[in-house]
Amino acid sequence: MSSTVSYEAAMFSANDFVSDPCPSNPLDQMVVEELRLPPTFAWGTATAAYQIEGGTSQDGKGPSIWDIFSHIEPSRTNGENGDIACDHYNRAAEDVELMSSLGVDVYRFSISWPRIIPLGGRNDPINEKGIAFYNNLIDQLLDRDIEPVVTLYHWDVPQGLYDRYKAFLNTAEFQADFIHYARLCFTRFGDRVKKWVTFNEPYIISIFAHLNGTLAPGHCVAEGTDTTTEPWRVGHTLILSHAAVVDMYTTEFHYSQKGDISIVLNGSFYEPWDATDKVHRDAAERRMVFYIGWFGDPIFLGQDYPSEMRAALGSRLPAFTDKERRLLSRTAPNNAFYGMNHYSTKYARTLSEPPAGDDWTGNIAESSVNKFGQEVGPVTAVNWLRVAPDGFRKLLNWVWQRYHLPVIVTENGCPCPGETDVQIAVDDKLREKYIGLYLDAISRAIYEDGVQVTGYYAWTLMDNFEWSAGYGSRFGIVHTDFDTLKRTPKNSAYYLKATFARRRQPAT
Ligand code: PNW
Repeated sequence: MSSTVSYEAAMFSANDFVSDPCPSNPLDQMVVEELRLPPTFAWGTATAAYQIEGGTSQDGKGPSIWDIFSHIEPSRTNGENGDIACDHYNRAAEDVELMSSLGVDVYRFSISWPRIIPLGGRNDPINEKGIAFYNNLIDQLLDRDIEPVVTLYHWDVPQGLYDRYKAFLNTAEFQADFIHYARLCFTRFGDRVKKWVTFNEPYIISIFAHLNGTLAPGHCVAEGTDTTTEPWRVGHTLILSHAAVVDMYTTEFHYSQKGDISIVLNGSFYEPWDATDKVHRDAAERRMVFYIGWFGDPIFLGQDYPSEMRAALGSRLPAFTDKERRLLSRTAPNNAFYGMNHYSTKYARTLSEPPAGDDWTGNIAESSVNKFGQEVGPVTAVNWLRVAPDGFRKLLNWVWQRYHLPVIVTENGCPCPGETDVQIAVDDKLREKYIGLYLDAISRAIYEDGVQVTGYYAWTLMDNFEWSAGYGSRFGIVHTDFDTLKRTPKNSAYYLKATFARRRQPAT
């Protein structure tokens, strides 16, 4: 796949076989019921450092792989970059005030590793100005009763580490540097931060950044990288680095800080392309095992990779040593929650042809339309993101049955058409409906299915730099004017505030 393919196109690639779709479930027939949620259920908004901060070399920040990736070949990011983004680095006070006015309980943000260790490594200097920025942000949130939930890594590894040893491709070096960075964060912020996420979406880091090449650092066949093994090595590094940091937090910090730590996994729910045929029902299940089980089984169950993956990938998938297995079985019980980023549902179809050399799906094609021409749900502003709340409910059940951990929905949301224009953007009925339906799905999962779901964080606080789509895709509940940097809440922001006030009721 060429490195100029957009993020969205890459998500579907050659697999998106749309033929004369007929909408099976028109949006106006999907009715929000405003079902109840527990009184303790937390709602929040989420962001990531590179997508909002700007201030890319301000106050001593070092470059990340995203600074380099977007500047070296701007066509990979719609000709745009995060140099300024939402200028959150200089407007954090305003943004905290905005969240406070919307009544959020939680703000999930990520720390930019090169902002606090510009070169990234365990022997490199620390940037006190970067640390001061996050200290102020955390204090301002707590002053307004907003809980900070902090992601250590949301895709912006220091370029210094990439230059030294190719970051995730060197497991031992990366793990040592990540432990050092995490320890610095726990030491400086852990007196006030009680919920930590190690990595955001290891699947995306492995596949989109080291196989398709649509995300930084852009590894792909065209760049001459070995896409048959690299993504699995990257995944291995992520799992072991996560486990090592959970272990370190548990032994060094938990006693005094009493926080929770886990990881965020993304994943769609997969329906069979032809539900009457067992091969496609198996394909749908296998797709989720390859997507979620890849990370979830070692991390939450302390086990080897799923047997379906071992069978299909053989030696392309690295082996865990005895020592690593002990680490995994020791740390698995200390993952306090399952962080779920979820957006949509797709169909999975088993392929009749033999797998390609770097197949990473378990020989499966994905689509938004099934064998009978039915769409999986109404489309939003991007083709891959369909409104499919039933799939969300099923995924909550799937994850609960496999891992038995309380789920926090750490990202959910959608972009609407025409949102560059602020007048159109504020009237975001599609987003309101999407959120309303997905909250109903959570309510059903809790009260009808017995799944523990404890929070919902809307992606995202404000329109921001959407990776390879540049500023073209807007997921914000607040509109950002990228010329003036003015923030204008969309109606969905007020809807979230009102719906949580209505829905959070004691069990009857
Ligand atoms: C997330 N999918 O990625 C990221 O965590 C955010 O940084 C990003 O802005 C947001 O979603 C919106 O795109 C995704 O395959 C990765 O369905 C993959 C998928 C969805 C979102």
